[in-house]
Amino acid sequence: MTDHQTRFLNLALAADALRFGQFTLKSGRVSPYFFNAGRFDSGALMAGLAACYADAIDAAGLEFDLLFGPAYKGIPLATAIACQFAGSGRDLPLAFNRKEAKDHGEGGTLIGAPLAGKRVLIVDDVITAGTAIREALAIIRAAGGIPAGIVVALDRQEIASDNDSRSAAQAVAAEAQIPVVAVAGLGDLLAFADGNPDLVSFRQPLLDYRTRYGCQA
Ligand code: OMP
Repeated sequence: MTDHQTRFLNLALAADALRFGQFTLKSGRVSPYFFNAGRFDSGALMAGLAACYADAIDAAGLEFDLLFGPAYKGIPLATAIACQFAGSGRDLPLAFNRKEAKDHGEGGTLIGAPLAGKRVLIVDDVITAGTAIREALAIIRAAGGIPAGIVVALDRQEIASDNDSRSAAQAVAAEAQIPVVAVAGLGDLLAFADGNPDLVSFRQPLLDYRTRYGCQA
């Protein structure tokens, strides 16, 4: 595992953003773990998380002009990552959407830098079945942006349906012809749990869940 992956998983545990138990997902699946990015709820936690994202983006060599954070969880994430890059001398345009259109003032659903003609990196928290990411891709295309990549903190590495052995991230990457990068995936979490006495008891439920919903690749 890379340094930023270990930093991320330690930070997620310390922030209580990564929890073990029984959780019903958006997809209806019942999962033995859940990642709640909303628990990165202080400046220091958010800055630490943004640094992990920035390292993952750099390590993957992603090329893009603009950061886009889909509402709601993507908004603080993309903002914190933009601040992180600015701190190392790279000032990137930043945009996000609101969920409900505004019919007064400036109107519309997009806020921030214009997307038209820009290579856009989408920043989100988690990918499970890929629904949230597909919605973000549609928003960017409708605004004339060019999707250039997707970065999430956690790729749960799950199949989107029983008819497709690829993970949702792999399916989205193939469909949109862009890289999907994660700071860490379920495989990394399993490796991390293996070396951590506090997490060892959660390994078997994670393995069972991966057998049922994990991708084959
Ligand atoms: P998909 O749209 O199925 O890819 O699920 C991603 C979304 O599910 C995230 O943006 C979250 O709203 C939510 N989620 C989590 O936040 N953490 C998890 O560990 C799992 C989910 C989920 O419901 O699948």
